[in-house]
Amino acid sequence: MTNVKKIVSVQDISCYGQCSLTAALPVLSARGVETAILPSALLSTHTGGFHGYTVLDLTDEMPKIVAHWKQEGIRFDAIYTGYIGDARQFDIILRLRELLYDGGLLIVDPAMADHGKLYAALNEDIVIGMRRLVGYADVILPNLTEAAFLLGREYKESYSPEEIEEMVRALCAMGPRYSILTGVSREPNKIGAICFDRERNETVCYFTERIEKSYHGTGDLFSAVAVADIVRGKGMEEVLRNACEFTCRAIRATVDDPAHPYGVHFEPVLSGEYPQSE
Ligand code: PXL
Repeated sequence: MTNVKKIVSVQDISCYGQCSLTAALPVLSARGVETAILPSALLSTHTGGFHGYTVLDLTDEMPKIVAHWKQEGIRFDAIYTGYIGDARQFDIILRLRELLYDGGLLIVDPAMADHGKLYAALNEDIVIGMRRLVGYADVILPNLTEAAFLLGREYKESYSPEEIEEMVRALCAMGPRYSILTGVSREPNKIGAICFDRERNETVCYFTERIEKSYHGTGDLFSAVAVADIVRGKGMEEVLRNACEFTCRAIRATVDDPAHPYGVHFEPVLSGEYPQSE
């Protein structure tokens, strides 16, 4: 008997643009995790760099889907949340925890901001709701901007190693056992992630080369790799290494393609075609 983990991911479907569910699902499947979806919204594209995108809010549909699952006796090993477009959805997610097996995890990627700013379609209500959700989470995966919003602090262009260490500890003080902070740096040509484990009072980190280009969807890909490894019981050192390496390779596979500014070529990394040899 195989022991396939089964999770549910709550994020939007951006029909075009390689982020949220269209990026997370193939990664989770390839890493051996069965993933149900509770879509939070349906957009024509993601909201970064496209104009005139369409949005269909799915808040009203979500409780009906959850009620049916409950009736069917469906249970999950983890809930993995990403981009949430409407603050009413936080209560729905908190109630969804009833469908977790004992010991099941709530993993929150507070995908709401980058480069010091909230994403175009979001407002302060999302930040307030995300803070509340983080209070119930086992693991969170913010980038530096999201961490600043969660902590109610001013975002800074650069942070010292001591400030980063203090930040992951402060994030864990909000509730989660593990805070994985992404996009952190200790040397100019390196970038990576740091994880603080509140129970063990221990920090691990991992860094790769820094590529001076920023793409949408990279946080979603990082989280999907990390979530798959976490639910499969890997240690945080391995989780960080796999998620950082995957994300870095996908960015590297994209930088020479000027026709592809909206997301990253993660597919050849997933299929093993890129990089050809290392
Ligand atoms: O990748 C994060 C993300 C997810 N979903 C939507 C977005 C973004 C980032 O801009 O716009 C709709």
